[in-house]
Amino acid sequence: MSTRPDLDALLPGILARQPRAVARGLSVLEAGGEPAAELVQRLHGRSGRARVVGITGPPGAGKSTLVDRLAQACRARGETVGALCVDPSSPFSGGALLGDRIRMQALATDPGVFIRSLATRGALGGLSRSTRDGVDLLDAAGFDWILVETVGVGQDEVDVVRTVDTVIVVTVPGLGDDIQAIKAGILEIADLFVINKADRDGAERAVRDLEMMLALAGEHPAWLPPILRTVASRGEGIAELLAAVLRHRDYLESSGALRERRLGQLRLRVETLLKERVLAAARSEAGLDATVAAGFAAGEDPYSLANRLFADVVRNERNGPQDGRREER
Ligand SMILES: Nc1nc2c(ncn2[C@@H]2O[C@H](COP(=O)(O)OP(=O)(O)O)[C@@H](O)[C@H]2O)c(=O)[nH]1
Ligand SMILES: [Mg+2]
Repeated sequence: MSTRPDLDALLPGILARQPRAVARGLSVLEAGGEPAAELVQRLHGRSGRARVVGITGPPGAGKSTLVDRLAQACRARGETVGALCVDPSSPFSGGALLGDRIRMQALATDPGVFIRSLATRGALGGLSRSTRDGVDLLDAAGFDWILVETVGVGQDEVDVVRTVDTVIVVTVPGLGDDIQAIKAGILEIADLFVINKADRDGAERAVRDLEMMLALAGEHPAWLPPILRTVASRGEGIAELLAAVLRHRDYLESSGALRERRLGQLRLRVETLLKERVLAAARSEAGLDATVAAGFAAGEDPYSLANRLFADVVRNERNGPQDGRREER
């Protein structure tokens, strides 16, 4: 087991937005367990100020390019930007693209920008937990904007998207059927649509397809998600996109929707932690594997097994040593 990180030493550096401390803090969060929990707890009072924007869409749609351009546009307003990238094709988790390397150089020398890829973890809810915790950290570090890039596939990534304030769903022309395939769950929570690569044929068609889908999905009473066109590689449409993000922010604040959204985010995070914790306790203390194996042999049904394991977990929590909570893995 690695040595316990010295949070007392780390905290001032994070709050001073020192890149090395921020990077180290994010590693603590990725590793999970008690140190991650303690770090989030200690940062908590400092976060809640940043504008948190999610950029989601299929691989190759231009999300990273958009993140770069948005970061530049925010910098031009004199604001700082932290970005978390959950894309498995991102530079640090393998499959580095030439475009990604160029982007790193372009923004690497700017202390007002911090970009980091998060490794995917196998644990249930691990990715959404560490990403959302990472947003807290960047927020507490004082970044004005936090951009979160995800492919938006799988429940864990959808959960990531559910814990940002403004959701940008990116697609490209010519994906026809893929547009249909945008997960219903993502469609519902999109605040803005971007047709990127509008330099290609079929941008008009893509806009129409989206408009039709939105019409089918029913009217959004207070906020109708706009559909914007961008050519991220050339920086076209970025000013309009940032303006739309700011409009959405104004809507969130003036309508009270921001408060409601943040309440929902907190609920989702608590639920994720609870699931992780109950499952971990069932595995380690209630002997999930052995119980399931015995139940399998005896032909027991899943409900009875889950009921018994849950009852065991609850009983252990009541009677057992109160620090019975284990480090994950
Ligand atoms: N033609 C065109 N190419 C683009 C545009 N935006 C991004 N690209 C290119 O598309 C590729 C994938 O972009 P990237 O940002 O890595 O996509 P991601 O996988 O969604 O993050 C890169 O080669 C970009 O240079 C655009 O608007 N038009
Ligand atoms: Mg990317």
